[in-house]
Amino acid sequence: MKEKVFVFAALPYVNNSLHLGHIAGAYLPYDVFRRFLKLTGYDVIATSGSDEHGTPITVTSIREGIPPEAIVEKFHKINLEIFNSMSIEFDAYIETSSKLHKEITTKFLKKLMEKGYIYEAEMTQPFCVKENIFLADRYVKGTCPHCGFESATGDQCENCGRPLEPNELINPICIFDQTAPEFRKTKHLFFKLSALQEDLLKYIDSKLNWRQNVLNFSKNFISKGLKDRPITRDLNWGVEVPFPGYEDKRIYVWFEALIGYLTGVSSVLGSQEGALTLWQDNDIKYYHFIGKDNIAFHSIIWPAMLLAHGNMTLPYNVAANEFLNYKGEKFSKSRGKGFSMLKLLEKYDSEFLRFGVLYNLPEEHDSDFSIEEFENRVNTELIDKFGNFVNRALILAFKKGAVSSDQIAQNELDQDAENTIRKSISTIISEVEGLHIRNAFRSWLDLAYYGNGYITNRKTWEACKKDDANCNAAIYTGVKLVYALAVSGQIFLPKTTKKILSWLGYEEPVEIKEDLNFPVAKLVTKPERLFEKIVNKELNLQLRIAKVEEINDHPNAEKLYLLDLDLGDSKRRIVSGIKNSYSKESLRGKKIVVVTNLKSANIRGETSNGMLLAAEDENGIHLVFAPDSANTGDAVKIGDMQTNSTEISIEEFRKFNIKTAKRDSDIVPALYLEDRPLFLEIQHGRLKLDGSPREGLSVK
Ligand code: B3M
Ligand code: ZN
Repeated sequence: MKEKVFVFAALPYVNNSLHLGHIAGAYLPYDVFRRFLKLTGYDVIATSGSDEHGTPITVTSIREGIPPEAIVEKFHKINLEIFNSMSIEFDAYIETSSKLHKEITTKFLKKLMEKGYIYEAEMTQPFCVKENIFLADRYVKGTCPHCGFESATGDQCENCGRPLEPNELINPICIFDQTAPEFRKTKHLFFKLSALQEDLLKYIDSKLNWRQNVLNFSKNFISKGLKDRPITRDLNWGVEVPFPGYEDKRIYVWFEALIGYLTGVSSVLGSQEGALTLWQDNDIKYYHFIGKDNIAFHSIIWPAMLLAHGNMTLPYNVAANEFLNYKGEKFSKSRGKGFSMLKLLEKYDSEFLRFGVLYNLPEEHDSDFSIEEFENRVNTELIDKFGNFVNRALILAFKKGAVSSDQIAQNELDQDAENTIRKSISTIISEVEGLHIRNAFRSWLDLAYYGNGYITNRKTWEACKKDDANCNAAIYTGVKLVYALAVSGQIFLPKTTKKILSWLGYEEPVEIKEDLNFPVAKLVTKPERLFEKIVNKELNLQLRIAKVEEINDHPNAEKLYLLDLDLGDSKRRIVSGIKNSYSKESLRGKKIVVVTNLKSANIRGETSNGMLLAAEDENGIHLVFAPDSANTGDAVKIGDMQTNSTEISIEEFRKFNIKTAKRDSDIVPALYLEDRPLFLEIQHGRLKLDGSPREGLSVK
């Protein structure tokens, strides 16, 4: 029987869509760990879901004048799309407004009531006279009584992470009209957290393997003394309270959202009893992946709820990540900072985003994220090192055909590679098991760097010119390194490794273990390039189609023309040195390409507003012509780049690497970025060069 494990990721509030901080804080480490358990032979149930109740949702609803149901539905769907794009998968992704969740929550609460852990009491709560409502949770703002942070909300202090009650805030104000509330009496149900102080302390003290940040926070929290907490609210958006007299109140969002984990497992199994039975099994291990602002709820409140329920196994580990900072500020959707995943996914390959986040995973400390560093790292490490190594190793192997492990004559470099593979995989396994996912990822990356070095040092090309057994060894070992990276990398970059494994003839999933069984290096399909480099998508270069209307000789210069051009929406004159190559007649009425964002220049007493694109060889100058059918004034597209029209100098223009390139049988202009040619084209039709120059394009 396979060992059963639950893996949970916190349920994000659906008052907005996910940002990169969420992915780094909980969901990517969750997904890596989930994949790891599956690929090392565990029977995994992995869930999360949308946290759809409470003031996080109603605040947005009130502010935007949209019903809470509509907000919840919209962001639930968007988040699922984001997870899907990011290859972050769940066995169930529940909604807390679902019937199933309400049913399970109701039973849970009744059980706690039966066991004497719930009681009714009167309390004072802030009440806004102007709005005529009690100010529950996020409806009220004020100073944190624990750390003095001035923008704490009534549910939690964002600065010190401590859960709060609205009546604990110092100088509270209503968030809707900024007035100071009155305090009115209201009755609520309370959870007897204080009765569980000793048991919780024992539980936390037994958790020697937990991360230090979680242990410190939890111990500190308990040591200040646990107080009973109200678990109902004066709100109308949430799970109904199953007791008379509470018709216009709802269950506190955190209390029921935590029960969402039980709903998740029930939903996977299709049975509430089944979920409870598993939960009651002392051997069940389960893990919570959360952001650090959720620690108290998962390491204290949730275990307390489970203890009160009775017969329930407590969380095995609570893996809370620190924050991902952007120029030192926390990623937070509520404060509108950070990067929206929707935006990032529009621009970047999801595997690049997984790579970038894993590289900087904020496990022990907060970590910084910058787009420049991210793009640079993807290009120079993931693509230049890993991608390049995979490509080199596999192309050689593809040419060679099958090489089996018994036809090879390994030298010490091959032997070292074998040892490195074994050591790396063993490190990756133990680091992930210890929930050090960032270290595991770095070890994986080190193996890629190693492979890159191996291929260079092993001189496989040369080996293959002479000695077949030696060539076989080099090829076999190179491919085995790729295979090791692909197998262990399934947890980090699932789409990429799936491709590589399929070239090698393996269907995923391939089990991850130290001893890789790899009898034959054989490529079933020709390997392709794995990645396209990230290129900066905006160019400061504007090219347009101009129609030559009139041509005159420059009054003061023998070799220059004055060209009067029509750009559709405007006219302009440029001074150009093409007189020796083109007659006036041959140009009149023709459509050519002009750089329209060049600074104007005075050329021998005449003002030139722009220049035209041309190339030069021993036969003279060659212009870039557009077909007659092109629209005068149309922009010339440069690959998939966005262009902008900020003025540039001639020196800046020269920095662009525009050359002629062969495309099909035509000679056409192209802008080179890195090694990638971006062809210059107009809406309908291709630009053509008049002639066959060897050299690059320039402006004339
Ligand atoms: N909804 C926290 C958040 O979205 C909260 C987690 C609930 S886990 C049960 O930031
Ligand atoms: Zn605080």
